[in-house]
Amino acid sequence: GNFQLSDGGEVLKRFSEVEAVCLQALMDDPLRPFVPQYYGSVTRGGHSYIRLKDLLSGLKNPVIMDCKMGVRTYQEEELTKAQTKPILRTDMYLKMVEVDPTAPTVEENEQQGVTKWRYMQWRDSNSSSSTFGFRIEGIMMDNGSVQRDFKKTLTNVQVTEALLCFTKSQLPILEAYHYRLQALGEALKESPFFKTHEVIGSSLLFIHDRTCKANIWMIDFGKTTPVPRGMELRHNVPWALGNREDGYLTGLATLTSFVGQAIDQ
Ligand code: 4IP
Ligand code: MN
Repeated sequence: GNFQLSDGGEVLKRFSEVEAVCLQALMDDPLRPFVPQYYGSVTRGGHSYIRLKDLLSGLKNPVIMDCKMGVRTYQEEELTKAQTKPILRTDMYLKMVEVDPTAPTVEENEQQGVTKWRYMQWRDSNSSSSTFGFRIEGIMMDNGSVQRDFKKTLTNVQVTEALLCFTKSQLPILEAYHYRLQALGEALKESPFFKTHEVIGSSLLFIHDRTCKANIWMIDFGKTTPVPRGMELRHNVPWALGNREDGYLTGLATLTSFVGQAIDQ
């Protein structure tokens, strides 16, 4: 759902204050080499945009995979909103029915609506997010074809199969990704930003092309927020309301081991 315009080596993304503040901080953090270069914001035709380096520039027929990280993809306030002043979403109810007609409760069927929290929680538990700490959101192959049907990609076997398909089982590419994931793990350990931010709905973008250049980038910080002063997150322990934990490192560990398994296959 990101509105992006191409613009000579740069992409423009609809402005979000939360994301802009994160990107600014990340430019001065050990995570900088894993984040697209941020050039500030710009206004075009009455709308504000975030300016980012175009990660695809210079690549020939790039192959791209978006993995959304974390054991939950909704913010804690989504749950409290659902409990205090629930807003029923028909669009989310319909998205739910499309994936699994038996998912809504009797009451939800009567209302033809679910809260955003209910939908997102259901998405997390029906994909690999809740169990593995990440899910594949989409893959674009080198011919430009896009696959988004990963809503029920759940098991280790299914995820590994998708990884092998995405890389066409090319060893140098899998190895480059494995190395990059390990380097990201090291950078996250050193990152003051990571210790102090709840990272929700952020993705790792895997990109390679036929020259076997392969890279991984952290993107989408629209729901990444600082924790209160003095609090530090571990990112690999279970979430409970109030602890702000996101399971980002749980997801990174699983993903790293699945790429490792794909190499050994
Ligand atoms: C989407 O559900 C994603 O969770 C979006 O998160 C979320 O946007 C959408 O909420 C929700 O409908 P599907 O992926 O199952 O379609 P993200 O932007 O991280 O991909 P936000 O960012 O708004 O939570 P709505 O409220 O925008 O529809
Ligand atoms: Mn996203």
